Amino acid sequence: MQKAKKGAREKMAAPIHGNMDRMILENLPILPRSMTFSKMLEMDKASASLRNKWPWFFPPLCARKNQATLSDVEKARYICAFNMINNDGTLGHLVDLHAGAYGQHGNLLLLPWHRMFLLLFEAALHNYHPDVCIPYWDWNEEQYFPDWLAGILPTVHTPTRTINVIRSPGMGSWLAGTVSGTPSALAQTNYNSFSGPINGIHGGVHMWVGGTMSDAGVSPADPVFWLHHANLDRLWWQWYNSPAGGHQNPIIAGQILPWTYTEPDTRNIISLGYKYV
Ligand SMILES: [Cu+2]
Repeated sequence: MQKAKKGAREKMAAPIHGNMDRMILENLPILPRSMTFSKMLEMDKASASLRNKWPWFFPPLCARKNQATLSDVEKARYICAFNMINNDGTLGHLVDLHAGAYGQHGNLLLLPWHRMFLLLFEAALHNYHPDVCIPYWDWNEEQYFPDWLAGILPTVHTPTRTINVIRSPGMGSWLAGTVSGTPSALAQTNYNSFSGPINGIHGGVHMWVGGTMSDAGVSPADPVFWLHHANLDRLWWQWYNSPAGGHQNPIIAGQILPWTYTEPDTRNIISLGYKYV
């Protein structure tokens, strides 16, 4: 009984994960990267049985944690990996990619597009530290700017520009008002009526942080961009799995540009290799 159950789970998980790894790498052609030996084996179909044989050898799901609960070491790792991918040019590429007009804001595409965008960023962080996962900033609970990032104001060189990150967070009461519609968004029973208010809250938090974050042409240069979007992504996953969300997906045809991903690729965060804890 125990044995059969275990076998079934592995059979389900392995191929999905393998395909997604391949897709992530295919969609990262411009970014410098390295690959761990376990990742290499994981991607090789002929080595699939090794995953079952030596599960301890393969990395577990990336656990994205609440930023307020991170240890000093975890905070330092995020900042360090962020600085490394800034120095190697990856972050600049991602900023320019985000500035491209892919219609990923103010509509149904917001959540799926940024889910994949965060995944590329996280994969880049893993080149420097395999234990770093994107923390999330739960602005319904922490209605102030995450203090450990307050002094982190990087200069980011994109292929075309130099960005000096600035910000000017507002009062807590302003942020509280901005995000107060979250419970009612989570209570919506179809994707469009969930996505609408979430788009508004998304933009409101960008404006509240201010400076670089208030301009979609440069916002991913601010390290808090990723924590903000991880929280939106987490709320989406929470809604999707709730009775109100009922596992509904947005209706988006074709490729999610500029990538080869399609909407079904964006549905399951476990298949994508991460979870929220
Ligand atoms: Cu964006």
